[in-house]
Amino acid sequence: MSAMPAATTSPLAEARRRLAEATALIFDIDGTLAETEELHRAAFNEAFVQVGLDWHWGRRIYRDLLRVAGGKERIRAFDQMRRSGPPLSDKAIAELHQVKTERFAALMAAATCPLRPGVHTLLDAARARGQKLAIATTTTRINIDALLEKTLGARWEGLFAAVVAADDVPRKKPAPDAYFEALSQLDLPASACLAFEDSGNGLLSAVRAGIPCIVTRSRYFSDDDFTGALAVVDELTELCA
Ligand code: XBP
Ligand code: MG
Repeated sequence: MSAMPAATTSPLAEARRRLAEATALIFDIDGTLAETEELHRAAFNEAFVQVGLDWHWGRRIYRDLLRVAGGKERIRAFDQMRRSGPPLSDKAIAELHQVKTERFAALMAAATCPLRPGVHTLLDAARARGQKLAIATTTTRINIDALLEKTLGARWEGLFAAVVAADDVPRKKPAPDAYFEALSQLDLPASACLAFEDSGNGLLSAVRAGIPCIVTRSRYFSDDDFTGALAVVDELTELCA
């Protein structure tokens, strides 16, 4: 008698099963909940003009710079690549980044930057199932307010059981710090949670914290290495079907 072939589950089916069973869903912000990076890039460029630097980040260089998580770290990385002039001090970088953060809030207030397809449905379905929601991001806290106040309303924070932003942890992604902090605030083990990311750095951060992770491809990171992801989708609508 010939053996029956083992039943295989597709990554998408497995992702949907985990999505239905997770106790908490933890979301990255930039690229995952919304395509924000063009606004970040514009904010950096406006800040450079405002402080009198003759820097400009086009899309190609920004793609490379995005491998460095965090705006201050990205400014420092670019500064170190330059061949001329003394390096910017930590204070100068902090001041420049403060200007960038103000410009980002102003740009976000004026822009149309919706949540990505499927995000509203996913959040609503999770709440209907009684699942907890959380955020683990390496963006600045004010940037989360700027996006979520516009898209989820002034009381967005009440929807989330934990919100971890850049300056809440010592190390940014791909270190697992943001996810460890989210787990601690949720008081849940990694295995009870499911993470959503758009970048290789974000995926590494979640996986290093032991959290299974679904990747949604975004504009700047679509070619990253997503080995280790539970599933990779183009839009989160694929999970809602
Ligand atoms: C987000 C980032 C952020 C933003 C800029 O990464 O790297 O640095 O690009 O934000 P992730 P700040 O989506 O993996 O969390 O300038 O506020 O740092
Ligand atoms: Mg991201």
